[in-house]
Amino acid sequence: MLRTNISTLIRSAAALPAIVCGALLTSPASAHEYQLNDLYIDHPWARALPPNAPAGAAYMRLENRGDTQEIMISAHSPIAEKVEVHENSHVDGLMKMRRVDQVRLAPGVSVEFQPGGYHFMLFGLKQTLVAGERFPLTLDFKNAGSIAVDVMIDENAPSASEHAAQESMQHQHH
Ligand SMILES: [Cu+2]
Repeated sequence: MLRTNISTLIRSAAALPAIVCGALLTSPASAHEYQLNDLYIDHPWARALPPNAPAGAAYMRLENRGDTQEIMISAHSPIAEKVEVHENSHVDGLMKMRRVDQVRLAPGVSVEFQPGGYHFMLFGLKQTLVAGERFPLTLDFKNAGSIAVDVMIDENAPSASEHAAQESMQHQHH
């Protein structure tokens, strides 16, 4: 009897990170999805950084569920001097990072901001990105206007790395 209880405990401890993230996404009290008209912004997060790090990066998923194109034109945050959208891409086998002026969201399209791809670059950080804390980030869209989201700071992002794993699996089918 005791043995059963212990193995159940170990199992639930191992499953905890996934459960915590799922609870955050589905529970109305702590929902971490934002909506602005037909735009949905899912699970904004940033990686925790040591004190005095000059720049950080934020990630999320943007989805346009409407039937007209939307364009994200800028982003800003009180914790950073400047926020830019960057895109990482492989060019001749090298990982390069370039600035993107606008992010186009065609109808029905979802754009994933994640390590190795699109990200919000936060320059001139005014505070340390501490795991477990949050900071505000405002996104400006051409038609829908602006929305402020809370970016969760985490050591790593279980949900985003799962998305990345799914993507790389899909890429192998091409
Ligand atoms: Cu960057």
